[in-house]
Amino acid sequence: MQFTRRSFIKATGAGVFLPAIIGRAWAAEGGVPLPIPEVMDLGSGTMGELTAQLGSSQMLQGASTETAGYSQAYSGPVIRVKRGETARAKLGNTIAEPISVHWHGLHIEGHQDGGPHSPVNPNEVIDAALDIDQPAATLWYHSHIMDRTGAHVWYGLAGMLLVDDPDAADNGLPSTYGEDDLPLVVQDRIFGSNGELVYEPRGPSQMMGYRGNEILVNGAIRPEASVPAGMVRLRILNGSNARIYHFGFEDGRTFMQVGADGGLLPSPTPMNTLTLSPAERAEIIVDFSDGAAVRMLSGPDNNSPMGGMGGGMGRMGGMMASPQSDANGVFEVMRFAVNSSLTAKVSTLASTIAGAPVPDFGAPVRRRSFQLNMMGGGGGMMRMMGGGHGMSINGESMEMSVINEQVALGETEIWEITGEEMLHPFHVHGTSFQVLSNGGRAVDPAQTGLKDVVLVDGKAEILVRFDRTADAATPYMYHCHILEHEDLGMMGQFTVA
Ligand SMILES: [Cu+2]
Repeated sequence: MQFTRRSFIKATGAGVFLPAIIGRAWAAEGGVPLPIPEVMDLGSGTMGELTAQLGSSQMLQGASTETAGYSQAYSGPVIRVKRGETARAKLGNTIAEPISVHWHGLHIEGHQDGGPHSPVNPNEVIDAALDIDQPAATLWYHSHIMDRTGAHVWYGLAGMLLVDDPDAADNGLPSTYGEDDLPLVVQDRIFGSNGELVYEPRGPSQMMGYRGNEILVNGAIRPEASVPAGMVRLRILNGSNARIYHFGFEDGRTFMQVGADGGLLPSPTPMNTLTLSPAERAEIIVDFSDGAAVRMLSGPDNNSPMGGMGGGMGRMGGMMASPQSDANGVFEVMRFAVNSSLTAKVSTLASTIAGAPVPDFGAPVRRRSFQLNMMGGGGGMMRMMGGGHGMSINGESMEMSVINEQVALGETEIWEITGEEMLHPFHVHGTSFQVLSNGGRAVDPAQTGLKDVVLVDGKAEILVRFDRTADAATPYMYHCHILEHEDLGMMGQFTVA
């Protein structure tokens, strides 16, 4: 397949280049205070209410932006649930199309999971009951409707979900919400000439995954957090459709990773760059005791198919919308300012983390293979260009009526996932897993922790077991979390019984 640059632009229209350029016209200024989402605590039998709605958000100066959210204009509350309880919420929808609430990372049964088979139709209200039994963790929730997940999340149907474990040992980590324990939902977006969100994936921007040129944290463009002069816990969710971040601080400071997708790590891991692909989470501890203001930055996302497309530009990556950056592609995510009137509650970090989960997967009894295909069977690329489901797993594009795999309850397996062309963040519903190897290298589970997304670098092996059931009416999903890939069919369904 050969493209000239001319035919490429013609074929993709405004979907790739123009919105990025128009977005620049806003020259959106960062530095507004970091929004701290309200907490919806579903502990102790509290009935929550989560209604998908359209709204108007002030993201840009001088323009309002039509957005979507759960019980708010954009995004949703931070939901807290407790281990050992059943969390309950009424799920509503005032939007003119079906949405869902998928509880990403919760170990709950298929009928509770909120996937494509569990829509909330317009003007419908359904009761959600979630049986919570897993380690404390930073999770999230988002709409997960067949063909529409990318658009729904882009416009705002996503929020953070925290599992608390009242029986876990005191971990000593900062835990005062909104003060030294901050949720950070990081998303990239494109704004059009009237301030509207632009989501037009097609052609290469669909194949590579749709990226934006403005960085939002909790719905605000490059905001500033006010933090105490001590240890601060950042719960970071990459809520972007496709962008991979390489987070760090402008002074190169070391920080400690203390949590991954599925819970806390056994001991803090020092680092100065944290890579998070779409849907991955990490909890990090940053020491602000020196009182210095500092910016959080990210390195460039070069995840794109290699090869001759785009002529002189070499890689297709040059075609992606990207934030204003320095010569190395490094761009600002947000800023931190130390406020001496805030009390620093935690000033030291233990060398081991009490209460961290101790996984026990047992010995695997079988191996299962998943081949992520950028092309489906039978002229996939052409089908994709025509708007069909051009991507697939094991040669099969996602079909709502097809159960692709049947998994036995409580049996440990090794899943071998092979990707092509790009790195693919592979997500599995209903459980957490351990990564055994990735890119041909063994992985230390003590450093990566419990996961529900693995960024597949060529080939990855994961150790996985399901302790909840999913029937054929409401099966679990496995899929690429580049949402355009998911919507193009890089997804499959499985039962657990
Ligand atoms: Cu993918």
